[in-house]
Amino acid sequence: MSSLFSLHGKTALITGSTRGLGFAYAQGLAAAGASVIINGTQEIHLKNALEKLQNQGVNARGFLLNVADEAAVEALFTQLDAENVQVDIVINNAGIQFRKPMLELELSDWQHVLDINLTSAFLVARAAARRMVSRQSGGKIINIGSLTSQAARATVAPYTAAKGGIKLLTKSMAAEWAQYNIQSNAIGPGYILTDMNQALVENAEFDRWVRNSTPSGRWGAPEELIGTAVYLSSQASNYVNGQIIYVDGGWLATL
Ligand code: GCO
Repeated sequence: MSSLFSLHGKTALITGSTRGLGFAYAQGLAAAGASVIINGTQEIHLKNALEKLQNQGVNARGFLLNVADEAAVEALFTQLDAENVQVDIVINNAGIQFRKPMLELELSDWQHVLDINLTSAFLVARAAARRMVSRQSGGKIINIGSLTSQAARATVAPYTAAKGGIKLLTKSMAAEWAQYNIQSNAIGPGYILTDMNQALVENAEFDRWVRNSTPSGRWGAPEELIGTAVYLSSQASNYVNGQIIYVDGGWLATL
């Protein structure tokens, strides 16, 4: 039974993983036995995250790149190819938030969020899947959605559109890649205590809304996402494809 969730011998690439949920996924998959490749766009955060992981005895390495940049993504995978590093698991976690009413939104703001939160998932998954197919190894693609993959709230339209896209992109990946023994699924975190949400936590009205809207009556913690990430990264989910699992304290289960 213990091998069902083991990631020993596997290498996982987690995008946007120097802090918050991405870093929690990296720690969790490493604890399950995976070697991890983390990513960020700020050198100091990447350095700090790598040090933490390596001090925990994790086989970790890091790459500084914008995963919405096709050339940078292809260069990363070309380097990994040259080093015979096989990416078995991808967690497409990179994402930004941009809170502004649509009437005031600039196209550049919209495009930037869609690039980081949706297009990057396509670029990284495509690069990984091409190699999984050519080496006939199969693999795991896990895209990170949101409650906004299912329902909207005002002032976060580009994020919501991107996360809705993540849900259906995941199903598209399942439709095309299941035949190659690649399982593509998504995780939909609820309101989780992360740096990205700090301003919301500190807003008493918003904090009250989250606690009253979540049957669990509280915000989630990043480590509460790890079990689902390990499950979807492991052989325990080999017959699960195209699904999104909401880890939301019950939010979407209730009116
Ligand atoms: C917001 C939040 C949300 C959460 C999460 C909820 O501004 O409403 O940032 O987007 O981060 O996505 O599932």
